[in-house]
Amino acid sequence: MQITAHQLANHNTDHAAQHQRRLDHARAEIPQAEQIIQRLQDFQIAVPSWALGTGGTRFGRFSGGGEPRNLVEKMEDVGLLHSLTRAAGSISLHIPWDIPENYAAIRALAAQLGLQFDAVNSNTFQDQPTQELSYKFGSLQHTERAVRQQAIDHNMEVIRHGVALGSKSITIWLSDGSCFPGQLNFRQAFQRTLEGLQAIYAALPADWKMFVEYKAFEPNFYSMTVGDWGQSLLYAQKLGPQAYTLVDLGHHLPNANIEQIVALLLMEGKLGGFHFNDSKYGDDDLTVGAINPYQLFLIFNELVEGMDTRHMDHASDLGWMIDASHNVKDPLEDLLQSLEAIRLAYAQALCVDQQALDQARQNNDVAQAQEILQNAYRTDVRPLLAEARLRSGGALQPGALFRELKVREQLIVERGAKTVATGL
Ligand code: PSV
Ligand code: MN
Repeated sequence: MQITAHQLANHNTDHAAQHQRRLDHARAEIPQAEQIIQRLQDFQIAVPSWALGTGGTRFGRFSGGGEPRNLVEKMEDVGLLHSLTRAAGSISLHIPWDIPENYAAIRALAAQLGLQFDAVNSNTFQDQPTQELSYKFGSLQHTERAVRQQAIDHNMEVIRHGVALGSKSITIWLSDGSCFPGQLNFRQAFQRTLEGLQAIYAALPADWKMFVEYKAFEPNFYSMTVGDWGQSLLYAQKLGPQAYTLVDLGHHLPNANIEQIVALLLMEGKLGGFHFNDSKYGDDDLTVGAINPYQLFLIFNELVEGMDTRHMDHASDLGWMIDASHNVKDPLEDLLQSLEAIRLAYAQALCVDQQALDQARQNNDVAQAQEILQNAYRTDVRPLLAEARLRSGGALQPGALFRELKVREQLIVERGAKTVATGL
């Protein structure tokens, strides 16, 4: 299914008057409105190929119907998100869940849908049916050289797929670690993992980045070999200039100050990118902004200030990716909500008067510093997001149009009610 220009134009005409009223009001309130709209038009977020189907928990999986059955259909789903929002211009593939069989055809489809290929992701956290050796006790950290080599070879294969599609980065998340005290020698596990990462790093094309993703716990519950930003940063520093830390918002221990982590990684030039999601308890993989939108805003505030200090390009110098799982909502609606939440936080952060904040800090005026941040957070930037979409050819109200056009119902007709997408 595709959304036509005619359908978009009809929808936008229906909502034009209301939008104009809201936009006029926002423009009157926000001095930098025009600049924010332009930045929003440039700001694209990658959708993970593994989040287009209904996710499961270890207790079960409840398919929602019309799920994409293969990579082509997953790309078509991202194409739908992109035509509604003009903000989801890339897809991040997980190998071997989404092995591209015909590169030319996949590249042609991406071009037709206006999509690029973001980071490719390796998977050494599951055993595949055709796989020789098991990752039960880890992959790059494994005590046996042959298992480590298998994991290295897999990552190299992932890079080859990425090169063929035009990706420029690989994200490596290792589930390696231990479940019980005594199981692992931490130093040796670190060293073996480092050696493996070095072998993969050596195979990186010169214009590629390697993102080392950390996670505090799960599936290992005593130690994780890349368990926090300190460990990830250690690996990235030892690997070299093409290696960076990737921050998945759900991968911290409760109440971690993620915005401070982000600020310091940026300062060191070692922040690579994000996996956006939200959580209340752990790695819940909930819709971005569903639980703690203020934290997301504070993260973006550090990002905007930190990137500007380093003269970085907001749109292209970091990897912006969603990593979520949709157990009860329609995955496409959930992703529309996530895209909106990320862009809201970004636009609100662009509203922060950084000079005034700097002055307040200089004067130790704590109340004023808080006021400046909260004023920006409480600014209604939704009309600016809508205007950015309108100018880029998207829908004024993507979620409403998704329902008006009965997209899910049509996908069920096309694909069937019992399809199951690859992924977790
Ligand atoms: C691990 O929890 C993770 O965040 C990694 O990014 C994986 O690639 C992804 O989730 C798998 O769903
Ligand atoms: Mn992740």
